[in-house]
Amino acid sequence: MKKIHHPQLFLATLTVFAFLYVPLLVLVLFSFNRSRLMVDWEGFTTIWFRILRTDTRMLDSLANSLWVAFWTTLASLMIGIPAGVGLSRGIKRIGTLFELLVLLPLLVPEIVLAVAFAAFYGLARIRLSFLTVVMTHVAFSLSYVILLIRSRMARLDKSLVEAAMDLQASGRTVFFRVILPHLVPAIISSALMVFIISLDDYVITSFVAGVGNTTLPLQIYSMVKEGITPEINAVCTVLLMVTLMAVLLTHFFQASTLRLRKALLGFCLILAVISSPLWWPRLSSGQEHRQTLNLFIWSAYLAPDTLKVFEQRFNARVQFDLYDSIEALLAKLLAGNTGYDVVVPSDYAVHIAINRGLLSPIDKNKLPNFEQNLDPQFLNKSFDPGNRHSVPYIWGTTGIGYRKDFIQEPVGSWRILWKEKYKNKIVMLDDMRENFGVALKMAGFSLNSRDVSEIQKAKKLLEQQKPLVRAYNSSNFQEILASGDAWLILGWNGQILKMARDNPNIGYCIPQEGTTLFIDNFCIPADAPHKELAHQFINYMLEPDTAAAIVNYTGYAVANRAAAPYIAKWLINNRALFPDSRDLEKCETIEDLGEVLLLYDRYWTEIKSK
Ligand code: N2P
Repeated sequence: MKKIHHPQLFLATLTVFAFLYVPLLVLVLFSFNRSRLMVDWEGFTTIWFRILRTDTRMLDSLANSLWVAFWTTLASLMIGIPAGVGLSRGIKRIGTLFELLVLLPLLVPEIVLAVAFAAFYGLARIRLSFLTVVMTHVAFSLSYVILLIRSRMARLDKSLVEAAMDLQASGRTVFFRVILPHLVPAIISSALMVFIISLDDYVITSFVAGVGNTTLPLQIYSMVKEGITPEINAVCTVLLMVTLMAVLLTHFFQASTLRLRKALLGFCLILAVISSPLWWPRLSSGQEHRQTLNLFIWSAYLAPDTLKVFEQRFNARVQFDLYDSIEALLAKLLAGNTGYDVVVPSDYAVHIAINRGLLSPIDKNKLPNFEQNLDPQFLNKSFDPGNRHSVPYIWGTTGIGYRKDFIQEPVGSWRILWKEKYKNKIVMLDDMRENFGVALKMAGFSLNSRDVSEIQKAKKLLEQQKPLVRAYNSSNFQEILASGDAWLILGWNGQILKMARDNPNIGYCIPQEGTTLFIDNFCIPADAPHKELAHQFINYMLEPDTAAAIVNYTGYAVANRAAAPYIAKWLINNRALFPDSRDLEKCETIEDLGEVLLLYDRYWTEIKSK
């Protein structure tokens, strides 16, 4: 045959491959970059992989992911193989219906499945756990197994089965000696596929994972919220290698004429080798005897050593998950059965949670630091009179973070967030009450307005503003500001202050019309499994040096007066962190508005969906 030489075709192919693989190459490359930032190359290092090896959270989540993927694969094969074989010899008339039913889970949007499963477990009162993750993964993986097995069955030479039966083989023997060996390639491919799909799933897992079942994708995502670091690249590189190895090995197994047993053995072996560094130090260290504290907390609310020190001092383990919105916290709390021991709701959310009976009373006798260290001005607030269910932790304000190098006019009023010329340079919190708060304050009303016409006015304002808004973001708004992608952001003071420390072009302002003052509190859910340890943890968090270290690192203020002497000077004298009385006079705390919230909710949905 004559060879065709087409430089254009060659170029097209090259482009396709570049498109597919250059991003991956960049990722791998930057996992060896000495610089913390993704933007420049500062030389080769393997430090991020070494950090990874000691990062217990990352290793724990990797172990979780591998176990989930392992059991999912095993269960999917056990159910999927017979189902695939059965369906391939299916009853003709209802065959198409079954076919559709098998296909459907592949076509239904992932988010729909996620919500459906979460709702199902909620209704059936099944506690979210490792098991629910595996069950759900099996549910959406089965289709792949069945489809692959079925199409392989279609290529089975029927005369082989007939011959075996002629030779008096029983049904069992036919299955194990004729059908199963024929299926080996399909079994291996589907095992691999299910393994990888399960390993990589984020959306569904985030809905059905219980506390302590953080898988690697969930872990990576929560780390990304605090900025992409080379450590994340390093873990992605490892994941990439694992995937690659698995693919190569499958090819290898399929090419040789290995039998099912050998293939499965090989599969287990790979898994054992990959995961050995994970379980083997764990088995010897005896960590499993330690009690675990399950913590659900706002992102950016802890210093790097906060939990490590607690773990050492109290011989406990802390498992924690992060959230960026009250809604995320309330959704978990309201569903119940969360398994968390300590949560950190804001003022009005404490009130909501108390009213629904979701919180356990706080035993002050177990918190000697409560009386001793806390600042009385944050105690006995209307959301929890007498602090029967809550202990104040961090407080702060919501305000405008801005770039002094891009904004030439004075920043003093909320109105600046409505200026046409800053279109696409404005980022707002992804938070209903904070957005309505801004609009209500700007219009001269209380941010706790229950007046329908006032709320409607605020809604109008937010609708007018929306075309100017680049994004609604509650997790890393400070980075968007630092990168210059936004010049004006509605944000919480601590995260902005922390950025301002390294970037003198970042400013923070409490607008003259007034703003939100928030108090976020430690609470113990009514069904917390480790209440004793929860009290110990809260008391530890109230210690002056623990609290001060948190302030110095996060940029947020604590409701702890005993911590004051240990707080860094640049923070103590910072008005953005400790507003003066004139600023504070203009502030309001968000309240639980009961029924009226439904109206806010409806309007917010309308605003966001337009
Ligand atoms: C920290 C968010 C501050 C919460 N990421 C405001 N209540």
